[in-house]
Amino acid sequence: MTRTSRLSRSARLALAPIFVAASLAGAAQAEDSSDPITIPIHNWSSQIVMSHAVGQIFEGMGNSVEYVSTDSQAVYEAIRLGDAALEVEVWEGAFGASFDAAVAKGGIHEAGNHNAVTREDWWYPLWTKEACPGLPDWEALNACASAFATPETGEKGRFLGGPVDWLKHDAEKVNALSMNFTVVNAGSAAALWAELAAAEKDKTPIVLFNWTPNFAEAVWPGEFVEFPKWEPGCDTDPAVGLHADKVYDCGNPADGYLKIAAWDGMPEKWPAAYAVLQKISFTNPQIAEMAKLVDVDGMEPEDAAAAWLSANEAIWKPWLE
Ligand code: TMO
Repeated sequence: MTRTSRLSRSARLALAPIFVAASLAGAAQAEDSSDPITIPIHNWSSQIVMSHAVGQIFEGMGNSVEYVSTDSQAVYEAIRLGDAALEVEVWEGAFGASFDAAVAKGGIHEAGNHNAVTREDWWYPLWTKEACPGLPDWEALNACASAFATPETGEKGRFLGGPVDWLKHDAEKVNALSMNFTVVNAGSAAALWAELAAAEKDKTPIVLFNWTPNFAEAVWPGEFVEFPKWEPGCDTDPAVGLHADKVYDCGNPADGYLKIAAWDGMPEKWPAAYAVLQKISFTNPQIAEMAKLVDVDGMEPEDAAAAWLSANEAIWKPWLE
């Protein structure tokens, strides 16, 4: 309505019915804005491929899309403020707290929920059990800590964590559970897989951060470490969890959600794209396949997204109806 504000009051009154009619017609047709839909990209493959798949679906509807590399925690604040339109992978374990905090401030909401169960936690390939037969129990792991020692960690075992922005609070967990481990964060997801592949050569015991759905489960059979069970509040309330005076004295959720988040302004600005976004729902095998196309097959994420879409039209075409 900024255009009408420059008109005189009488002109505005004369034009008012026309503007009302025009905006009603616009609403009925649900025309999307021609501004690009900003889709944030992070640092693990399924999220990047899925973002491109969703973006390519929007482009097929006539929308323009831009991809912006964004910190995976700060993204919720960016969406809340309208600097990004949506997030295709809100993992409960890594991002539930940041998402909830942004929802509480306002401007962002849950737009969908994948038909997927997620888990993110300490994990080992099965050959590790030879050196530490009591696994997957966390206390058995702790008793075997020296089997995971590296020059970098001295006497202590090394836990190879993910990139720091995934904010897994592993050092807090080690501290809360008095574990004989030192957390070393990998600089990238690719560094995790490189270390795992190197350990596989001579079956060196290794415990590292991993998650499901992911391509890794098809390449390296393995198991998650069983920590004291996650309960909501374990990360904020000392009374919750194994010890009455510690936070993070528990594992991550073993059956976490995977949601889609959107900026509150999206339904009005891009109603058609938003209607599709609400229908989007991927499964564990579909998400693992998206990661595999990049991490195993070596495709570029945009090519992987295009390949996935063309091989799976029966899944996503109905979302456009
Ligand atoms: C956020 N992540 C799926 C890498 O754990």
